[in-house]
Amino acid sequence: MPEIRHSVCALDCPDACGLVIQVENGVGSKLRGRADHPITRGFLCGKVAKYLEREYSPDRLLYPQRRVGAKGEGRFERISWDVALDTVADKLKGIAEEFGSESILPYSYAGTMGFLNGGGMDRRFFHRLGASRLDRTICSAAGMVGTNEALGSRYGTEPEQFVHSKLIIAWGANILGTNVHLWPFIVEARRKGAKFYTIDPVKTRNGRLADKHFGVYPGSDLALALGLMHVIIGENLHDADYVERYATGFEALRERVKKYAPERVEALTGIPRDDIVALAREYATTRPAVIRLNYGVQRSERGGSAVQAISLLPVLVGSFRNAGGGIQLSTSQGFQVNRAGLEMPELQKLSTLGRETRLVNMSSLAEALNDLDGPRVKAMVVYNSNPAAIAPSQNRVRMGLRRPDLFTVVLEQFQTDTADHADILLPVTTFLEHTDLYLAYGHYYLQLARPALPAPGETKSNVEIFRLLAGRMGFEEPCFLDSEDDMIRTLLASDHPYVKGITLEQLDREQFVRLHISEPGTPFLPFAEGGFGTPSGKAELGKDNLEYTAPVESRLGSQELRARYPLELISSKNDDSMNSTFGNRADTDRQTDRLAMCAEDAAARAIVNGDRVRVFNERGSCLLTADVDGVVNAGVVRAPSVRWSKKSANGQGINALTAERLTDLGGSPAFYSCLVQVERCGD
Ligand SMILES: Nc1nc2c(c(=O)[nH]1)N[C@H]1C(S)=C(S)[C@@H](COP(=O)(O)OP(=O)(O)OC[C@H]3O[C@@H](n4cnc5c(=O)[nH]c(N)nc54)[C@H](O)[C@@H]3O)O[C@H]1N2
Ligand SMILES: Nc1nc2c(c(=O)[nH]1)N[C@H]1C(S)=C(S)[C@@H](COP(=O)(O)OP(=O)(O)OC[C@H]3O[C@@H](n4cnc5c(=O)[nH]c(N)nc54)[C@H](O)[C@@H]3O)O[C@H]1N2
Ligand code: SF4
Ligand SMILES: [Mo]
Repeated sequence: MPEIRHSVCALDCPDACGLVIQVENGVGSKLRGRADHPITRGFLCGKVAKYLEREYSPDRLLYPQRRVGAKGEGRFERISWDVALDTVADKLKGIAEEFGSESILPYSYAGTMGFLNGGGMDRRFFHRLGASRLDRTICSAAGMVGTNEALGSRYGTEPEQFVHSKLIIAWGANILGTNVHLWPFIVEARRKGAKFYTIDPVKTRNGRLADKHFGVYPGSDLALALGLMHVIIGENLHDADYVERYATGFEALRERVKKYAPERVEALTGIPRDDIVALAREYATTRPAVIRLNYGVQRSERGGSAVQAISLLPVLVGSFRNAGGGIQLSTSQGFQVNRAGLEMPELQKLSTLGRETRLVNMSSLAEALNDLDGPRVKAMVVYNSNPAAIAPSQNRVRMGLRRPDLFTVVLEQFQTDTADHADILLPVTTFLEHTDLYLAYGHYYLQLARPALPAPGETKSNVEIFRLLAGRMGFEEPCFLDSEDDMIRTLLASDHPYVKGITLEQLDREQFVRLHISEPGTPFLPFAEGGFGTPSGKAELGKDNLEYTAPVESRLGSQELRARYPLELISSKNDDSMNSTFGNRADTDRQTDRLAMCAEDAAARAIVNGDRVRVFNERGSCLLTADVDGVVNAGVVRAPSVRWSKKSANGQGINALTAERLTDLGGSPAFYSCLVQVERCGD
């Protein structure tokens, strides 16, 4: 008889689905979405519906290995765990002694969103060691800082509330591709008469299904937001009562937006002035109206301030008052667990340095590996991430990874581009094989998963590997012996009302538990009566950084650069991938081997649909297949990302083109401010 077990999808996705897995004789035979999970609602995205293919792939890494070829070549030999762990511990000890412990750099992101395997025992380990700390900015830092500047808190509108909306704006949000479990709520709202608009330089499937699509110039959203405010304030359509009670800086904003008349904003954004006026009026007068802002907007040079301005729109029109209003960028701040107890930053005091260690920005990995001194990075431990594919300025990242004097450890499930650069490669479990606790960034359910399947070969979880390494290093503090359950209990030991009272026993019984954000059955309206997290407790309308200048790498930016590289490249998410996680799949690889361009730009280069093209700038070049399909306007090209670099003909992935320049706020990569040229490949 097949047995039914429960799990949680750990991928870096807002939806954090509850899973049901059918297991026969220890082997998973079917994976489905939980029907009783209020957001998952019984279905999965395409990429995870076939996750068992990954689970049982013959390409899974099953044993510890040591590199025998050149760095990047990918030749390894099997070794035992004892040899692997001793080698890593000896090398780290030696490097710390000779160059200082800060010459060791952990590098991780969200390969798993589990608290324990994402940032638990590893954090304790590196704190105790006195390693450099990693500033984890690669994805969302610009948007987080932008939201904080505006509102001081980041409690996004619950997905369940979208059914009450009358106007839903997907702003830089590819909902059907990257957040598909929000879609049924939007469908229901539309059935009840709501309008659905998209603001995106790319006409994704959402754009094609929208009532209106606004094909904005890349990186110009701040100008658009200020233009909408110009109309809203100019026509007195703002909620004066809400603004008066719960915001500061209105007069400064009123002055500022005078400069953003629709004619000027049309020139800056490419959106016709009449559309700007109509959108502003409709947004201000339709109640409730909600904005689904996703992270696409903030991956540009002015992306942080753009998010800041967009977050102020619901303040201006008072839409935080009602269920189905407001804005959702992320819900993750609701998960007010005891992270400090999990990560134990105080362990840094026990390291040989005895102080807080330096912070290295993960988005500047190219610089960290090649240029950083005091001390130079001599060892890197990579887990939950594939920087050789996903970090900007890939050719410089790769140059760093190939330094003969750099000792690199990689914890991986598959032989990624980064794994190819490891000195020691350690095989890890998948989320179906280990215990973890999960937050979400697109809903408010805290979830627990126990192992549903046995760990294959000699794979171990990140938690176990760092626990073992701590032992090898001689770290004797009892926290290094904590079990997974100990760590979960620590996380739940929070006095915050959203979490207080939720227990491990309850999670074991129920698997998903709604945070205590509001009375059961009532909507969570954190800002209905102000209550913002800024020092003043009010939303900040008057900040001076809300002034638009075009990104250097954009059509209105450096004309000198644009003369050589006239096209704006957007390397946004592929619908059927998870960043580079499924880069080993042949179908995913085909999908990410594409470059969308418009007929006019293609014709000017004698390119027809299906031609092989070379996309290039001074940082690198990438070979792709042209899709002349009308999803982008003139001047924009789009590559669904992120492909494994080693799968492309010249070994360079899309991030060979992206810049090291950081966003205006938060220090994230400006992935989508990227000028390129495209040419047809010779026959
Ligand atoms: N299928 C799939 N799902 C995923 C992922 C994946 O790789 N594939 N990745 C996961 C991760 S890590 C994240 S962070 C989330 C991100 O989810 P999203 O933020 O939705 O993903 P992006 O593709 O970065 O950007 C969303 C949209 O923003 C648009 N965009 C780009 N530049 C601009 C701009 O300047 N202005 C405006 N208005 N729009 C712009 C893009 O064209 C894209 O359609 O998705 C998660 N889910
Ligand atoms: N050009 C361009 N570049 C981008 C983006 C883009 O849109 N365009 N998106 C950016 C964004 S938003 C993000 S978040 C980053 C994502 O960058 P990464 O966080 O590096 O994400 P992935 O490429 O999904 O790689 C995660 C890796 O973790 C591994 N993994 C999964 N579970 C575990 C585990 O339990 N333990 C260990 N040790 N490993 C595990 C997977 O096998 C996978 O290889 O990429 C960024 N890079
Ligand atoms: S990737 Fe997202 S949509 Fe797909 S199963 Fe995981 S959480 Fe759900
Ligand atoms: Mo991300």
